[in-house]
Amino acid sequence: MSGKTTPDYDAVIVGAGFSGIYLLHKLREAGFNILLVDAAAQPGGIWYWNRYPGARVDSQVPLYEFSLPDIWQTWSWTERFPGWEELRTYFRHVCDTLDLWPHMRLGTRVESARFAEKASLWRLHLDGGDTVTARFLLPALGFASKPYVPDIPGLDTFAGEWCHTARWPQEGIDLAGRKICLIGTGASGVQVAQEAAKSADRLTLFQRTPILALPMRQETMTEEGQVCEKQGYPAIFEQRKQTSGGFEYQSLEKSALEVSDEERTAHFEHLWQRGGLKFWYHNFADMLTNREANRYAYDFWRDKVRERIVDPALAEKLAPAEPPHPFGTKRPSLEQNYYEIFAQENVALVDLKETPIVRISADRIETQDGAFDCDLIVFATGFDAGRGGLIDMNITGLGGLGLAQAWNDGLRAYLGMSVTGFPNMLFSYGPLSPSGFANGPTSAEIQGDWICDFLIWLRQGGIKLFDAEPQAETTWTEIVAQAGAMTLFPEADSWYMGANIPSKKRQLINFPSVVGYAAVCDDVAQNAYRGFAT
Ligand code: NA7
Repeated sequence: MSGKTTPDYDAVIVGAGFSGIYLLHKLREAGFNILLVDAAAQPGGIWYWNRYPGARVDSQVPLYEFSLPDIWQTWSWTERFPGWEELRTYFRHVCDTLDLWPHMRLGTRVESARFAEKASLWRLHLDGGDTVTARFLLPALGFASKPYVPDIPGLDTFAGEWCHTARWPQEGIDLAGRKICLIGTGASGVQVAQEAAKSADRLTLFQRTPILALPMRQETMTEEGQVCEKQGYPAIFEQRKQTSGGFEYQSLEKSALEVSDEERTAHFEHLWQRGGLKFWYHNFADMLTNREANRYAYDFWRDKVRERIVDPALAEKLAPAEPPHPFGTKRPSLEQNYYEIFAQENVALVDLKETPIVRISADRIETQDGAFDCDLIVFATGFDAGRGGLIDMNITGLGGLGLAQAWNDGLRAYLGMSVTGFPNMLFSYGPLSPSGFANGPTSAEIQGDWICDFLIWLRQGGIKLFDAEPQAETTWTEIVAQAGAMTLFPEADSWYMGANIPSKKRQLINFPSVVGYAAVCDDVAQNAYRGFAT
C-alpha cells in the first residue's frame, strides 16, 4: 500500500463527537468517500469518556443539539440539561437516522498520521496494525480529549483505586460507603461531588481555587411540551449562530456602569432566577472586559452563594470576600446542590492554598497540615485543552515536522483549523477556534459547513493540495491573542489561558466569538479561500 497515489478515502475524520459526526454527515451528503475512526467503542465523544456519576451537559437543549431537522424532529429529551447516558442514546439515534454506522470504525485508535509528500495524501496507522490513506485528514477530537493528572509524589504507592473523571471505567465505580478524596473543583469536580455526597462514607474535596458556580435550574421535559417548543427551534438554531457564545442569548448592549444600582441588581437577579449559563453570557456588555463591571457581578454571585452556607469560615473558602479571579474568566460550571453538601457530616473541604498536598501514600492523601484517609481518589483535574489529543495522535507534516514540535513555542493555526506545514489537514473544534468558549454543536456546525464547502471547492477546481500560508497563520494567531487582550481572561490561571498545564505556553487558546469567527471564515471563503496556498 505504501506506494499508492490513489487514497483509500477522500477524507478520514478522527472523532465521533458532535464535530466528527456532523462532518461525516455533511461530507457524505456531498458525495465524498469518508471513514470516521474513534478510539471509543460508541459515538458521543466527550459523552463516551465522561461517564462519572452526575456527568451532564451545562448548555441546555435545544441549544445543545444538532439543528438537522431529521434529528430534532424525531427526538425528544427528558431533561433540559441531559446526562451522559441520554446523550449517548442521542448519538446512537443520530447515527441510526443518518445511516452513519457503515462509515465508522469505532474502538480503533489512530496511533500516528504522516503526510506522504510525493503522493499528497495522509497515511494513518491504526492500532491493530491497519494502515489507511486519505487525501484529507480531519481531526475532530474536541477540546478536552487529553485528561490531565497532576504529578503528585507517591501516587504509584496508593493501594486503593484511582481514576480521572474522563477515564471513568465503563463498568462504573460504586461510590457508596467509600472514603473518597476528590481533587479539583471545576465543572467535573462539582458534578461528582454532588453525587458522591449522597452515599460516600466520607467525601473530602481538595480545592485549589473556588469554582464560581451558577444555579443550573434543571427541568424535566415532556414529549408533549416539546411538540409545541419545537415550532421555535428553527429560529433558535438560526439565532445561536449570531451570538458570541453560540447560545440563543447575547450579552446586553449596556455597560454595568451606566445603569442604576437598582437596574443592575434587577438584571443580575433575573439572570440568576433563569439559571444556566445566562449569568455568564447574557450579562452586561462589559462584564468580561471591565474590572469594575466584573466586580459587580462577582459581588452579586458571592452574596447569593453565601446565603446558602451557614459556617462563615466555609463561606469564605467557597465564596471569598475578594474574587479569586475576575468572574467568568474561568468556566463557571452549573450546580444543583453543591453549596449544601458541605453542611453534611460526611463531606469536608480542604483548602489547598492553606495546606497543599505533599504526597499520596498507600491509604491517604497527606497535606502540609493533615492526612486524609481514602480508598478512592478521583482526579477532576481537567485537560490539556485544545492541543493534547492532537499531539497524542503523532501527526507528522512536511519535512518530518511533528505537530508537537510545530507547537513548541505555542499554538498557531490559521482560522483555528489549519497548521502551516501540515497540508490537507483541517481540524474541527480545535485550538484557536471558538471551541472551548462556544456551545459545542453551534461551533461544530459552523466549522463543519465551512470545511465541507472548502473540500467541495477544492474538488471543483481539481485541487489536490492546500496548505495554510505562514503569514495567514501568524495573523490569525495574533488576532486571537489581541481579542483575548481586550478581555479579562488573561487575568485568570485557567485552561482557557493554557495555565492549568505546567510548561504549556500561556496564551488564549480559543477565539472568543462564534459570530465574529463565522464572519471571518465566510469572508475567507468568499475570497477564493484566501490564506491557503493551493
Ligand atoms: P477544569 O475546569 O480544568 O477543572 C480542574 C480542576 O482541577 C480545577 O479546580 C483545578 O484547580 C484543579 N486542579 C488542577 N490541577 C490541580 C492540582 N495539581 N492540584 C489541585 N487541584 C488541581 O476541568 P473540568 O473537568 O472540571 O472541566 C473542564 C471543562 O469541561 C469545563 O470547563 C466545561 O467546559 C466542561 P485550579 O482552578 O486550576 O486552581
